Amino acid sequence: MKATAVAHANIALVKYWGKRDDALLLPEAGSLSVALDRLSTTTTVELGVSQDSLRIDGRTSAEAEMRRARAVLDAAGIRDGARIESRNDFPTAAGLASSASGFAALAVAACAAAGQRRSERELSALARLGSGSAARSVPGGWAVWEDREAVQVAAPDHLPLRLVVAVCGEGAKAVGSRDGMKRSRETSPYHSAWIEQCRRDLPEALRLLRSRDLPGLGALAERNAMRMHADALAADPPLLYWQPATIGCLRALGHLRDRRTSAWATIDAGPHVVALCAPADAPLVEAAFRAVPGVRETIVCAPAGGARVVEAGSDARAG
Ligand code: 2P0
Repeated sequence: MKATAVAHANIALVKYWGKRDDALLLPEAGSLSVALDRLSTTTTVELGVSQDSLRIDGRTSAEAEMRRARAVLDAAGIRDGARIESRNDFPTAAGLASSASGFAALAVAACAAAGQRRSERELSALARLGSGSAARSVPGGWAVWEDREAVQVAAPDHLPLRLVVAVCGEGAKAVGSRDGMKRSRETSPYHSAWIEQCRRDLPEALRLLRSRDLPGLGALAERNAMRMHADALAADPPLLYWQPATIGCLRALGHLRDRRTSAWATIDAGPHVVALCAPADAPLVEAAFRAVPGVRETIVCAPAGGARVVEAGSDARAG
């Protein structure tokens, strides 16, 4: 009645920013992501305890987080009390996205603890009920999420790539993704244009991925991220997720490109910048980010695989 699973965070190149169903966490448009090897969550679920509990990095988490975890367990038909222990192996607690890896690891560990044999698609749909982007961390690799579940469309090594993360701030952001995307949908005059753009970007991104066109894919990802932030900035009240270091990193990538090193930026609902580049260019990109005032840390990632059970059985111990 106990199992441990590991899942990786993911970064979207065509982003999810808007729900067509707030309760079921269904997206207005499809998204494309790649999983990040150095950002992972390890979660142990023990069933059959008297009361639900959730600890993340040793701290009891907020009621709202437990409710989201319970939604995943209920959807899996797990009525038993669950003791959930989750650990992020992120090098820093700087507000890097952990809900995607967290809920993917939870869905996989909980079903394994309950002795359920489920397909990757079913596990992805369950993880989605915790956090939309978690659907993409279940299959991992290059993943597309359009409706109930995400699927892997290319293996991690399909395209040689590094993702250089610049940590540009710390602490929880003022407005979380869930409220931010709702506010954008309800108040931004650009929101419908943003969604239409994503519907054009996804097939184009898949074509560029299939042909292993990194410059094309990188440029598309950068445009897509800028347009998501334009939508967020146009909300009322406006959503400004960037810090001065965020702009410093964008400028640094511009200077690198002037000197013919190719790297493209993407930014989630937060201040951190993630650069996409060829493996050989990663050291230069990392050095450029480190020179930007306000950048606290850099993490160089490669594409990773999907969520997996690492220990299961009645006497499994936390990994
Ligand atoms: C993404 N983000 O595609 C986009 C880009 C943030 C910016 O998915 O409400 O935590 O739990 O479904 O998945 C973050 O949103 O939101 C996110 P919910 P989630 O990665």
